[in-house]
Amino acid sequence: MKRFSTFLATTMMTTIAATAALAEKWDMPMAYPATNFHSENAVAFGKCVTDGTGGALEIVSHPNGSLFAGNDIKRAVQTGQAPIGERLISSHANENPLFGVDSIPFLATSFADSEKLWDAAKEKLAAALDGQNLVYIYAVPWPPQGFYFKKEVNSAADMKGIKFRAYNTATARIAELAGMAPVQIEAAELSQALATGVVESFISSGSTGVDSKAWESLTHFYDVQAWLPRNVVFANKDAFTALDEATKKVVMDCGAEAASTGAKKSEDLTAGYLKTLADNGMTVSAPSDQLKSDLAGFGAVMTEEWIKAAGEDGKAIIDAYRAQ
Ligand code: PCA
Repeated sequence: MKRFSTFLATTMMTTIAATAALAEKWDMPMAYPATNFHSENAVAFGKCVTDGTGGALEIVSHPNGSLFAGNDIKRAVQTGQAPIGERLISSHANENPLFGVDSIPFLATSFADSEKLWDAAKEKLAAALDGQNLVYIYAVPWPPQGFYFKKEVNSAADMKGIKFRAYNTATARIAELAGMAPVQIEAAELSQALATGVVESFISSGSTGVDSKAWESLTHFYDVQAWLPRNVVFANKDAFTALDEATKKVVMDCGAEAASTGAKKSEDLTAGYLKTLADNGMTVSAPSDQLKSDLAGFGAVMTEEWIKAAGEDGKAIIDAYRAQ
């Protein structure tokens, strides 16, 4: 009897140890607040993976730059400091112009066009990420980008000399073309930068304007719909490769689900964000004809610059997009 119970205890302990060894936890750094729809969508993605693998792979998200600051997330995942993460991919366009394909002014300005552009670009982007030891899992667009100011702005001339928060090379280039002074600032620091006067304007979605309570410092939002940039979720290639086939499939299936529910959420929330800006006292309007044509001029210059920088791959993406 004694021998039997020892056997039983040993077997049980082995089983527990085996389960513990199988269960893996992936910490997922993210840059935006927990209440942002991207972050909520990632929580649902994590739950989908945890449920789909019966708890064998648990994904735990860490929003608001709490684990790694926004600008450090991609490198952290490349080097294996984090197994998975989410990042605004265009903020890495300085590494590879393809990462900025979603931030070419006025190329794809609606949700439908943004989807088409992404379809045309996705394979090449995934290959570029693969070359950096990353596995593409899913991407979700932000709502269309508009300008926030603390005065009425009706033309590019009205922008001269303004201190402008930039989040990627395209936003910095617009600032330059308009004679503004760009400063690179993470969304997590935007409220404070506005409150202290480090910057006095920016381009972003209604979503980030609401997250940052832009109305506490600024007065005007111009709904110019310049582009819809994307957050991309990627995994470290070594960590992903080490998963068994069934687990890989769960991660990819949950990613596909997160891409479509995230895009729908982004679109559904767009009008409400602009209403929240207005409800809090901001003047929300379409750009004047002059501002529109000044910005279209910048857009033409920047489209040409991007195609030149992105070479054959870039041209192939734009051609495929325009042919749809
Ligand atoms: N919000 C992000 C990127 C685009 C957007 O709408 C930000 O401002 O950082």
